[in-house]
Amino acid sequence: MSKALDGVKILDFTHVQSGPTCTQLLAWLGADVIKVERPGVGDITRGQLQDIKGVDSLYFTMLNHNKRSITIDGRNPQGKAVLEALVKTCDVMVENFAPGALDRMGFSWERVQELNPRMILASVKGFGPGPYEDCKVYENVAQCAGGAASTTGFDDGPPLVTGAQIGDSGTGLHLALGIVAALYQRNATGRGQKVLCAMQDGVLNLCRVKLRDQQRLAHGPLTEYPQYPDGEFGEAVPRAGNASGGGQPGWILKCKGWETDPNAYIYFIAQAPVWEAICDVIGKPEWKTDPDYAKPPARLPRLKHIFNTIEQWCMTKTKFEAMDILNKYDIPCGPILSMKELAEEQSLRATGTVVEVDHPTRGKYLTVGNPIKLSDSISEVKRSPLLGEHTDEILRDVLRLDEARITEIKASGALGATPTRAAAE
Ligand code: CAO
Repeated sequence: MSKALDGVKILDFTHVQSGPTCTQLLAWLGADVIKVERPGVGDITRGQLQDIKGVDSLYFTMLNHNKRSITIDGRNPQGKAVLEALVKTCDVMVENFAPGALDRMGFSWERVQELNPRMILASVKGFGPGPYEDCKVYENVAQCAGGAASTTGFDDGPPLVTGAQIGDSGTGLHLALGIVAALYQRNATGRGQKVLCAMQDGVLNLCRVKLRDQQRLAHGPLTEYPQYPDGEFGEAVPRAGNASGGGQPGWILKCKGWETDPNAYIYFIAQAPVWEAICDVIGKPEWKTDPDYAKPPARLPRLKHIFNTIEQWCMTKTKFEAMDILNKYDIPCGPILSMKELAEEQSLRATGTVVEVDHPTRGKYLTVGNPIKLSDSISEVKRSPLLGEHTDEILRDVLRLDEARITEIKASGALGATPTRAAAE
């Protein structure tokens, strides 16, 4: 079966998380992703958070499926020549080096265009042009600088980062969309272009509703926030705890077993159209006609009491029992699922969202497959490459170099001269 991005060749200079998530998605969509790594060392994540000594970490394997790995020392003249040949033959170059590193490697945008005017050069940086453009950035820095941390957590606590990697994986997603759009535009113009996604911008885009609320603040308190009606609103959007970001009030409520199970909770949305059903289910039929509860505006100043009352009902059911009952009445709700529960969830296995992969040195492990499902471009999850596993294959089949030339490049040390990680340690 064909794939959406069949024929697209990607020169992948990415490392750590943000860039690799982007190129992994493109690989799942069918692109041939050639990951360039430093000889002996490779992507730093191969050795980070290692659970099995000497084996590529899950950090690496779960971000680099379906790619090929070639080791090249970009500082070696022969290595540079190989990189230039790859630039000439690929469609897209993706990188997430610290600002300036690609230029220092000799691949300024001008040089890339000289080598290949059809090249799309896609970059993740921490910040766009501005006061912080030269800064190195990791996930949590982006969450803090993009507005997520200041709006996450409880009002009486410090700013909080979230476990969802909205800075890294979120920006990788944005970048993948930019690349696909640039490829589409190139069909009409014949020209490549630069695609830039700053992590701060990506996080802010995902925090769009909070900038909405910042502007609503000028017109009075945010009545769906837990600070209303008793708390104070300052000049900036406060942390809203578990309140819903939309027009329907919601909160996380305890379910049966919460005393011992940290995930025995349910997210409950008191959606207006099903208010009467909620009242019946929780045993408060009188709220259907009581003027203090019957209409949404009357409920807003009483949300804490309402959710406390609903919680009393939820605490008599497990989160799954509550789900079954509430769904019968179309009451929007969701169980708080642990990673253990998600890993074991058979429906996610059936759709390929959770996949078991076999790896030659690690054995079997679980990963998250492609969350984007195309009906005519089915993703197969293939294990991540070992360091430099495809070096010879790429020189031979992609660059069409003959054995004499390959031997010459190898002799120069371009494919393996730098110290190994073990030696470096
Ligand atoms: N051959 C030779 N040199 C190579 C090479 C190769 N194949 N691959 C990388 N290098 C060199 C680069 O040229 C660079 O050298 P110089 O800085 O001396 O020019 C160096 O290796 C490493 O680049 P780096 O500065 O990007 O790496 P770092 O570990 O110091 O920083 C990070 C990591 C993530 C903070 C930084 O890359 C960054 O800010 N990236 C942009 C934002 C981003 O993507 N952050 C998310 C990371 S995931 O949490």
